[in-house]
Amino acid sequence: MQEHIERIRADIAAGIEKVKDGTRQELFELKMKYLGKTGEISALSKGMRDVPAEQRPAMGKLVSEVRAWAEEQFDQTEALLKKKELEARYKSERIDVTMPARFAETGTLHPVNIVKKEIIECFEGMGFDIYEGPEIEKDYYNFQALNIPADHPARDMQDTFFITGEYLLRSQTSSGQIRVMENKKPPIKILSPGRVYRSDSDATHSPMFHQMEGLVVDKGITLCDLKGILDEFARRMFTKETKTRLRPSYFPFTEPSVEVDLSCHNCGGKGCRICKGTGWIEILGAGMVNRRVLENCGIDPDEYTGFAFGMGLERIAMIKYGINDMRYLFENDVRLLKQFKD
Ligand code: 2NM
Repeated sequence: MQEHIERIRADIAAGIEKVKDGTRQELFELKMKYLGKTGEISALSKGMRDVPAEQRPAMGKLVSEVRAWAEEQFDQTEALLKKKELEARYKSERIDVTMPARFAETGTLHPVNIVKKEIIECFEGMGFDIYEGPEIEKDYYNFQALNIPADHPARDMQDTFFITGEYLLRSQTSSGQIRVMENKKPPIKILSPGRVYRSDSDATHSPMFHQMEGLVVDKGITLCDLKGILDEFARRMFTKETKTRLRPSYFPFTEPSVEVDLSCHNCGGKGCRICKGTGWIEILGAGMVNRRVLENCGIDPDEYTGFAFGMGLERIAMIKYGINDMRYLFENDVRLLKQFKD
């Protein structure tokens, strides 16, 4: 029996050595083989009955020793495997908190939309409401009501996209402003941003571009009010030092009409590449609303006067960001678009 006990001890030691690289399930199965109800050590205890009485105390001692030793071995190995398992988990689930975070790429506003937003903020701060009219317009609102006569060059089929004889893609946002004047009694103080369409395409023209037109109609509105509003706009949009200059011009819908220049934000008026040496940059057209236009909208020109102005947003974006070809604004190359953040 003693030999048998020594063999069990050796078997357990060899089994444990093997299972040290195995799983806890394998260890458990090994433990059951010896210490389970029908295991070999349990069988030893049962076999005590057949041991002669005088040897029983010594044998009993040997059996309980090997049992205690085996239990100790299994407990230690269990602890070892548990530790190994945990270490493996720590290793596989390890988080490197010093690793740079993965940022979600966010888009940026298109430069035209940035300047649109900025201009709207300037004028909203001066009490203007925003009105966007339809892009598909009637000939009447786009031309006739604006005092653009039938033989005006802008009416030529080459310049305007006609849909039918009566409907067209608006060539200016002022068509929507006519609708406002038709429907609302002065005071009127609106800003109309939106897409406009002209059959034109080169480095400074695109068949679709964005305009922003302003209109103020009330009693006693003068050209001085226009100048004051534009001065304030120039200071808010560019710098505090920016000045405006009005030059005589012609539009069918305004009388008198002016071109408005801003002192160059780059050189401050000394003359540079951006202002082509003149110190001034042309940014918009404007004027006092032609009395014929007011009459067309049912507003009495002897009671009310108004001023209006219009600018191209692509042009403003080009001036502001120093872009020299309008086509860049329509290519949607992210390398260009990503450079502008509002
Ligand atoms: C411009 C230049 C001058 C303009 C006129 C009107 C309206 F509806 F009152 F007649 N809206 N915008 C206007 C005047 C637009 O753009 C260069």
